[in-house]
Amino acid sequence: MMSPYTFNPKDFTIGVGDAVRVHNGDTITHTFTGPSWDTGDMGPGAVKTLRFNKAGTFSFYCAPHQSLGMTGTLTVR
Ligand SMILES: [Cu+2]
Repeated sequence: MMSPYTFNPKDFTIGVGDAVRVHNGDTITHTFTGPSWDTGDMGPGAVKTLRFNKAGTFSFYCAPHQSLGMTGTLTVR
């Protein structure tokens, strides 16, 4: 979930092979971008699903708003 300049939750854990459903609930465009993935621009109301098959801890961010602190951490285990 994206809300004004923040991911909610911004730090979360999933299992290997799980999918993450990303929903932009904000009124402006965001991205969900990590070291090995990038949703690209997601407009208001957009939904994308990404599956994670590799264990690790990955920092992610929103490309336009990284400098505003729109970041988080995904743990896959
Ligand atoms: Cu953003």
